[in-house]
Amino acid sequence: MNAYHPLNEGEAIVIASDLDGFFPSGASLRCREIGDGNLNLVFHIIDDASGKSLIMKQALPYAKVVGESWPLSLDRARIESQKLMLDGKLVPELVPIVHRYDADLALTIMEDLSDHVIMRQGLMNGARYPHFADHISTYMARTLFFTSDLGCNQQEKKLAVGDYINPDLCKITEDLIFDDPYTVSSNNNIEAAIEDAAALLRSDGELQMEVAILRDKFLTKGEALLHGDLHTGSIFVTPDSTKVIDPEFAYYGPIGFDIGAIIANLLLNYVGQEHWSSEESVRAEYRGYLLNTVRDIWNGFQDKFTALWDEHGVDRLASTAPGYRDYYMTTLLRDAAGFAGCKMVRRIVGLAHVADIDGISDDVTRERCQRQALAIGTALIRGHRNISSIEQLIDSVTAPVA
Ligand code: SR1
Ligand code: MG
Repeated sequence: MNAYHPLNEGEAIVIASDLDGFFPSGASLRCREIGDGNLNLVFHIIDDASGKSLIMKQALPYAKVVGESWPLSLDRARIESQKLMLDGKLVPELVPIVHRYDADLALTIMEDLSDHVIMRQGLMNGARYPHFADHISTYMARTLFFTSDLGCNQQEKKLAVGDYINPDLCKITEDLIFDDPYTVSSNNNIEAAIEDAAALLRSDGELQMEVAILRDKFLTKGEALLHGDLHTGSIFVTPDSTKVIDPEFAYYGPIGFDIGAIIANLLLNYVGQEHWSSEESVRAEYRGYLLNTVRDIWNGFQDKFTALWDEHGVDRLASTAPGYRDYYMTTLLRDAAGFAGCKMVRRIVGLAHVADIDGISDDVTRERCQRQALAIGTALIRGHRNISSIEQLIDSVTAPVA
């Protein structure tokens, strides 16, 4: 048994060499710690001779982005590996293969996806992913349907909820997304240029009422097993392939939260295109591509989720009560719109920002983009309970001006 301690690169090589039959025996491995996220160590291990490689992700007992003053449970590594393995059954082509989980070291050894790029970076480079909407809508439809009360044994689901109790990571979301942006908090990270817009978030009671409704759903609506942090930094892509990683925030929550996360991050990139596409015509076209992707994701999700409901639905009344399905899907869309809004706002004024916006070097352009992201985010939050179609959601993106 290996007592928990943060590994160094040499120790990571020793563990990788012991992985039964993965690397040729006696292979001369090299390792680099490449973690650039907020929470974990990530080791990339390569055998140049065979060309084989893998990734080892180790949870740290605190939030790396803040430091040891913010302790975090190592149990999130168990939750992440468990969710990845479940996804491996439901959507095997859309997640990395898990080779091993070591509970003592809070370590997951998995497939190396270095032939893919992180989607956020790909979008900042202006790349297009023609299969992405199909892939991610399949990912969400299957993982969310089969873990919901519509698609699994309802008594087994109650027990499964216990396997994904994730208080520390849920608390991060509850604070960073559903509280800090609307109050004075030392967690917030607000550029001086937009302090006036941030102050409005803190004084707008009607907006806060809508956020409180969404916060309550996040706290109490255990609809399905979520990824919990499905932004474009948690997705590896090529033009043909999509792989969803990093489900350490997984817990049983509202389905719209995962859908809203991906929509929000596409919209943050949409806003940032003022910088990332230098020519007006290229920008307009790329923004059109991003909005079409949002539309295709929702439509694909709705088609696939309802097809699964037809074929595998377990809840008699939910399947037969007239109008219930339309009510359910409209509620999901509304939740997704509201959560998308909250997620846009938090990436502008909260602790953790995104490169789509923060990577804009020109101060004036960055400020304009931050204001536009806040305008779209707050419009989605305010309007979410009245949205009845994906076209309406898209209209509230194109309508507000900063
Ligand atoms: C303290 S962790 C900050 C953020 O990083 C993760 O990716 C989540 O989005 C979290 O809110
Ligand atoms: Mg992550």
